[in-house]
Amino acid sequence: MPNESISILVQSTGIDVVPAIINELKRLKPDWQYAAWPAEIRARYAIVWKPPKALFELNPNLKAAINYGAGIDAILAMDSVPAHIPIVRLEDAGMAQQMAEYALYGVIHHDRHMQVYAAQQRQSHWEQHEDRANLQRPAVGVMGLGEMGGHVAKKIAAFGYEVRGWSKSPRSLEGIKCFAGSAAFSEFLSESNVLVCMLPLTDSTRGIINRKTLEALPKGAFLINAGRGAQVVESDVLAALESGQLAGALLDVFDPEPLPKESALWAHPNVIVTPHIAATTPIRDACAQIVEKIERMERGESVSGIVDRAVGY
Ligand code: NDP
Ligand code: OXD
Repeated sequence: MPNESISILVQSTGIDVVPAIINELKRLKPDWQYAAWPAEIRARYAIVWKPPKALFELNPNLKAAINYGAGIDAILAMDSVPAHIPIVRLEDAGMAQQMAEYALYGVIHHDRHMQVYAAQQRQSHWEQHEDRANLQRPAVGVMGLGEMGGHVAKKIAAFGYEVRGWSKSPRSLEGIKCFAGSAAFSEFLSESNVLVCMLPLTDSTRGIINRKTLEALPKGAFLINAGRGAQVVESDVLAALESGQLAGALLDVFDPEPLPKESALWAHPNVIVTPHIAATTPIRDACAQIVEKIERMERGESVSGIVDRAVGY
């Protein structure tokens, strides 16, 4: 493998990770050449997060644009990567475990009435809400059964919850009741006391968490969204919280981000807002995966994670 000819351009919009990525890549592959965008090198690969068109105008011969994250909605929306350059995304790369922790936190928060007890504490009020006669754990419905959702579903099931999963094409996951396609959506929702969204943002998932979806859940359900903000119709979620159809929500992603100061979600007593941290990209795992993918491409082997732009995820 002609290592000395491998030059890598690293770019990121919004998060300042470029020096750390380059340091880690240098540690793994000291013979490769690296530059931080903007730079006048002609690179063989680019590692990017929301890259500008100019990067590809200066580097029309890239062998691949490697998306420094799992979600590819932003890079597709920017429409900056020419069709002849493949986009390769990160798969899990240390994020799925974080997602499972995040979702499990939300499930337990709801199941163990933590929201109620937090409100009581603010009033110095002592009251138990555990139903000793009829202890019943909520069933958890996970939307999206890919790298993130599949892992999340398995981890929540391993914790003893009944888990249902929903995906586009039929999936089979041990211990998970799986549903597929829009025809099975309302059946999937009908017994999901906690709804966890791990979907990618596409034309078919934009606005999917809307009034109709929320009404199909059992009364008093809890929503966890770590997919993308544009999947949620914020006013419908607020209305469902108001009516009691939703007991609460744990929300990590918003449209736009940062969540505007005036959003009613910030101050809602039954909503937990986190700033898109459900799963952050761990530099070591991500760089190890990137090196592996580049080495495979250099050997002319197939790599997983190549984005099908027509499908949109
Ligand atoms: P994958 O592509 O591995 O999985 C996507 C899953 O969603 C698949 O199971 C797919 O179905 C399903 N799906 C897609 N479209 C539909 C649809 N229309 N109806 C039903 N199911 C659908 O993606 P990942 O698991 O790696 O990532 C998922 C998303 O998580 C990312 O796109 C990103 O938005 C978000 N994310 C958020 C982070 C955060 O910190 N908040 C961090 C990382 C990711 P099928 O199996 O049939 O293909
Ligand atoms: C991602 C994210 O898609 O951080 O990786 O949301």
